[in-house]
Amino acid sequence: MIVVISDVHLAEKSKDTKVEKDDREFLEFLNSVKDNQLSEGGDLVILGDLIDFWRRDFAKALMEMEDVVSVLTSFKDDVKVHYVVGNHDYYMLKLKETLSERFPFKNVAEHVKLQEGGKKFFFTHGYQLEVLANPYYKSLTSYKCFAEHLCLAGDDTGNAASKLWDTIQSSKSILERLQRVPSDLNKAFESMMEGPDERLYGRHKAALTIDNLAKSRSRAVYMGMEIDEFLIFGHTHMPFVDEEHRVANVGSWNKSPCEDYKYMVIQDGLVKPAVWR
Ligand SMILES: [Mn+2]
Repeated sequence: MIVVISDVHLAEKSKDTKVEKDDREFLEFLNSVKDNQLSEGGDLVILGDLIDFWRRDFAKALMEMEDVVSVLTSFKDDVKVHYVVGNHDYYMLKLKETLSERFPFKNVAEHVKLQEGGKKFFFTHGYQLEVLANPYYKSLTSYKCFAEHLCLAGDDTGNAASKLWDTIQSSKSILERLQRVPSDLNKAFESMMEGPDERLYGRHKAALTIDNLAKSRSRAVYMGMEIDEFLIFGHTHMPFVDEEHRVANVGSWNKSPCEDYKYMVIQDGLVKPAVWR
């Protein structure tokens, strides 16, 4: 059995009572998965944006998620915990590289491939699809670079996109990796920093394009997937299952526009959306 959870966005402690409750529920959910669904072994896929490092001090953010880390690392050996990075916790990839074998999550990656019930599944967060859906700029390299720097920006909420871009621009090694630079840099990067509601459901309506990209058979080319794989993603916070196009979105942990605690179970090759409580 595979249990998938996406876009929990663990929040800063005592920021507000709603997010505090969400985080508490998530801890109870993890313990329940450990004692029930995965008590006989299986896979737990964290599908990105478990924690939000953007414009927060990542060291403090990691300390605040100590309860979640301790549950995630307490699963028995027959449960594999896969950490697929999202845009908000992209820096986990770098932490894993730095600590290598000592890192608590054995598998940290941009995507994970698993088989269940004789079917093949491809798990990825989905920011890659948003980059493709952006009408102005489609460089995944620059987006990932931006996401990594936002994870490192610290607590400085005044760290505007333009300031961040100055930092990126002064790094020759980063610039050499970019193939093309957008004509209006500030606008391009400011649009990436908008909240999900504006980015995905605002004037560009990126969410619709993202879903269409996810359903297209051409995704084999732009996602690096095999043609017979079932795509599981998150990021838009909008859950759906489309058996015909072999694609599903997990939704989010009560984060807008979701209004409850969504997760997903894959059993005997069947993708089943689920709600905690
Ligand atoms: Mn995301």
